[in-house]
Amino acid sequence: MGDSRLILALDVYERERALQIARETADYLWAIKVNWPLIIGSGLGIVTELKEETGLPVIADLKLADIPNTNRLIAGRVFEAGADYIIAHSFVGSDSVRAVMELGKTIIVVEMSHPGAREFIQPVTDKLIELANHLKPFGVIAPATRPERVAYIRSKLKPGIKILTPGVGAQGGKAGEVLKAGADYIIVGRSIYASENPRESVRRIYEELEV
Ligand code: FNU
Repeated sequence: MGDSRLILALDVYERERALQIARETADYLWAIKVNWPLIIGSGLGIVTELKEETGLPVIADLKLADIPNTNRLIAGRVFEAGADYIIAHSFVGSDSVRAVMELGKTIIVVEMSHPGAREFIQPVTDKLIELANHLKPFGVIAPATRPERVAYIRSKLKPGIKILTPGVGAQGGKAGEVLKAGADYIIVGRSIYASENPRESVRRIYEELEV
């Protein structure tokens, strides 16, 4: 749906299963996010196939964290395969992020959703937000598991830079709370793809976001 703020994290290995879940849930999604499990299991061609099957944007969550040249070599092929956005780590520095941004729309990580993110990433989140404000990527990743951090990141981030938040459902985050805190998009994986009825699960979360 054009007005959806929901992104499916399609972390399955199998091509057929991925396409099936994508078809069943597409009506309620803004985009589909592809991560290493699906690329390792089904090959990069799955990006092209998902786009053809659903017509939705595809986000390649590779969390690129390499030197500029290697980031460029990887991002080039992934954008060529049809990815609309690539997620890159920003702690590696502005030159590495720029290498990806020069090739296509980029989303950078400023804080992760898991408990370990408090150890090394959260202490530098302010600097990563500054980097985002300077480079102006399409968006940033912030933790749905900590709505207060999403609100903080929103307060520091230039308007226009989107906030995408993984961690809803299986990791404990609540979609409604995170939207209220200032998230633009909610990323949900296991609560949809590992449920008995992915279409019903995605519909329920979609409706929660609409109210
Ligand atoms: P689910 N993801 C995440 N936290 O969970 N890209 C981050 O900080 C981050 C991510 C991804 O828990 C994770 O790899 F930067 O099953 C997975 O693909 O709902 C998805 O978001 C969350 O999946």
